[in-house]
Amino acid sequence: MTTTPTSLDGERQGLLRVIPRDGEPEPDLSTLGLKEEGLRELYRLMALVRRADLEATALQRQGELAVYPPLVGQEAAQVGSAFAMERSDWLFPSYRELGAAVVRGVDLVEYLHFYRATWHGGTYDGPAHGFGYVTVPVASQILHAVGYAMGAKLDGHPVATLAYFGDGATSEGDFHEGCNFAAVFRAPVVFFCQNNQWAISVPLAAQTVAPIWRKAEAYGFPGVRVDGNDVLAVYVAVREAAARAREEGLPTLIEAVTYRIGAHSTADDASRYRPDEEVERWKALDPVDRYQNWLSASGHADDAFYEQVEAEAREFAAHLRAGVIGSEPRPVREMFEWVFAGDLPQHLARQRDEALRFGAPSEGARDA
Ligand SMILES: Cc1ncc(C[n+]2csc(CCOP(=O)(O)OP(=O)(O)O)c2C)c(N)n1
Ligand SMILES: [Mg+2]
Repeated sequence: MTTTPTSLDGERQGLLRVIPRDGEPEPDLSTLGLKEEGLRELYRLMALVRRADLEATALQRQGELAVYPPLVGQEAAQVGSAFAMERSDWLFPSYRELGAAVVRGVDLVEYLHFYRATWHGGTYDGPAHGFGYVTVPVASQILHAVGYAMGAKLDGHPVATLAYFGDGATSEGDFHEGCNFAAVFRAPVVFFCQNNQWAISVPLAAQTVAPIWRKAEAYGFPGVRVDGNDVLAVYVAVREAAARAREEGLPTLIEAVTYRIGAHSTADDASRYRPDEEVERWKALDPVDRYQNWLSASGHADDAFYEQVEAEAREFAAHLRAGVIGSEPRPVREMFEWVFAGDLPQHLARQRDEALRFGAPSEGARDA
């Protein structure tokens, strides 16, 4: 494991890296806490995520999704972090975490209901996967992660939560409030910032002067800066942070330095505000290629493995495509069914009856 000085923020601050560069020593697998199968599984997941993400973007272009925010370039940050958490932990995504959803076994057709504009948040079973719902209000999911962690602690459950958010989210009050509460109440939270350098058209330099990871100091817990395009480094940083959270009630702020290769969303034209050279520079640091190159060079995977993963990824994407195209809008009545365990309050029951009378053409109610 190497901590290399970097001048990305104008200071000589450490950036945690694990995948060795030419001539650097190989990492010790026992220190990483990964076996050979784990190394290959990380690649398999990143390859599935890459393919599914490209498929979702294509589906939007073909009119099957209303909008989609691509994650291309952020596969290592998302897969490494989600893979490092225990199955009993909870992850709270924003809107760009399709990659983390794949790791948690969330069905992507159910996930993409949100982007097909047929269900708010997605139709998957959050508790079954320990995965919160797609959340667009920037930074709001940080509060959900902190609240859940505080509740779990009060209940005596030894779980940690991880909040996904972007560089732009660190300018929100919700971020500050979440960090402060977590510190004061010793909530077992990992604050995982994917610093992809842009918040729509706002570059990092216009977002914050202080490096993101250093903001942790103000709240009184550790801050870590990690190469977000190095899946092993992300895995190590998150695993350590989650253990600290569970065992000591100590939150950690992780800044994963990465890049948004695509546009903010399919509704955005990034070429209007972002130089092509910058994008090209980061494409050369592609996290999937970089990991594959190392896996091959170090003898952890061979061509037969990559062919098998490629075939699986093709099938994964085809299943996703067929499922999305074949998915219908959800019945309007469900809007009223998934919040209350018991009877609906009267005013909501009235609204449901009205909605079914007037607003549910798919249920044949419009002409009633
Ligand atoms: C509270 C709030 N304000 C503004 C927006 C509009 N908006 C959507 S995404 C975004 C940028 C967020 O950037 P960042 O946190 O860096 O995440 P990224 O999109 O890069 O993953 C903004 C301003 C919103 N969704 N919610
Ligand atoms: Mg961003």
